[in-house]
Amino acid sequence: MSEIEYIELRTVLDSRGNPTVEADVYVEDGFGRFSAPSGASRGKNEVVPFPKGGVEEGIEFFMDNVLEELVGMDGAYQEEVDSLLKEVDGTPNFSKMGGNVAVAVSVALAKAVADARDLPLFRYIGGLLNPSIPYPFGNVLGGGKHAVGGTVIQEFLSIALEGDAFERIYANALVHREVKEALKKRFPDAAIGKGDEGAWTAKLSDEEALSIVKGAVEKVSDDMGLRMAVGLDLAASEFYRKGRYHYSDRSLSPEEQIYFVAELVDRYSLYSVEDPLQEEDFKGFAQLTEEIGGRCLVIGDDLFVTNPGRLKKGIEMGAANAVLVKLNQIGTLTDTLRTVKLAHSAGYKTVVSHRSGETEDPTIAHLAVGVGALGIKTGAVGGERTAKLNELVRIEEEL
Ligand code: 2PG
Ligand code: MG
Repeated sequence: MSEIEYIELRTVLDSRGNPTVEADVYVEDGFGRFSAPSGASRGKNEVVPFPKGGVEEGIEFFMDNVLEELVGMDGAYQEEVDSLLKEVDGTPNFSKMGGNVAVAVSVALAKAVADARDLPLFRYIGGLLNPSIPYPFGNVLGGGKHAVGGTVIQEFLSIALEGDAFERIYANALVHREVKEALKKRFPDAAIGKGDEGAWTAKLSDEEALSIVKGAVEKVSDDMGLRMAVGLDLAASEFYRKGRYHYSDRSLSPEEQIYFVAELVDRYSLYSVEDPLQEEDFKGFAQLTEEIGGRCLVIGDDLFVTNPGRLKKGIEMGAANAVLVKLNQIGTLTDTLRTVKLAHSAGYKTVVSHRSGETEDPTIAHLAVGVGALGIKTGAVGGERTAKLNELVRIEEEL
């Protein structure tokens, strides 16, 4: 038994400088801490991060209504604790407590119980699963909601598919550096900036950006002798208006968008395309998956929002073949694990992901290894990103 002794919540800053919540959970002989991140291009079906009154209101709700119920419970019954969080909140989307408050407590609890058992979190989560290091997906160039004046497509990602943990994360960091060199050549006199996740941003068309990243990936792949590839997160809901996808120079119908994405996949041998269509277009996702799913990951992020119900619908329709997994989209560890289990049982791949507004917390590295995810999307550089990447190196050492 790992009796819950006390829970403390506080307001801290995320990497964008916005307030977020951190939870400290004390169980008998164990301690766990988790701070929740926040997205900028959030899916409309995600749970809400905080109630209308912000972080403080969420913390107050928890302290007034939940804390007393939790103290004394056996923390090893994660499912029961997580159900209680949902029950006390009482809304379908954590709008009273805030999904970020719920997820901070939920994950900190698992860490505390793992600590009490002297287990690293990935082992506690994974049980008897054979752990392996996921492929890092590193955002190296982008725009969308993560930068001002950048590309329409949100993220251009470098993906290292070989090497030990350090080689993989270093390869992505080198691609990030190569992209900078390419941008310096392309814009000798202009200032070049970075977006929220540390990816470079510049006034480029999407195809120009793609060819720069492709070139950088190929160079580093050759230099290091590692297999690497390029992926995209289009975050297409963000530029979908009135039935069309709006690029800087033209707009595409949903049919044309499918054709355009399929063409990019072939022209650039893309490894993955995330949210290539808007978040309600399950049918379009199914059509695209039918066309390119045999040679490319079609990842649903805003489409599924880590929600087992939405994923079930997707599986039934053949929409996508992979799921982006974000704890705070659904609010509890239990529901996150449900989604992953459902995905794997249907043959869908999973990629555990950071948010654009992150904290220094390394925990998603443990989640990715623990559940046997194919990938982990964390950015390529920047302290709140390398916190997760460097944790992969430590986990590999443990293995
Ligand atoms: C995404 C994420 C993370 P945000 O769309 O995949 O890269 O962005 O956290 O802003 O939703
Ligand atoms: Mg996304």
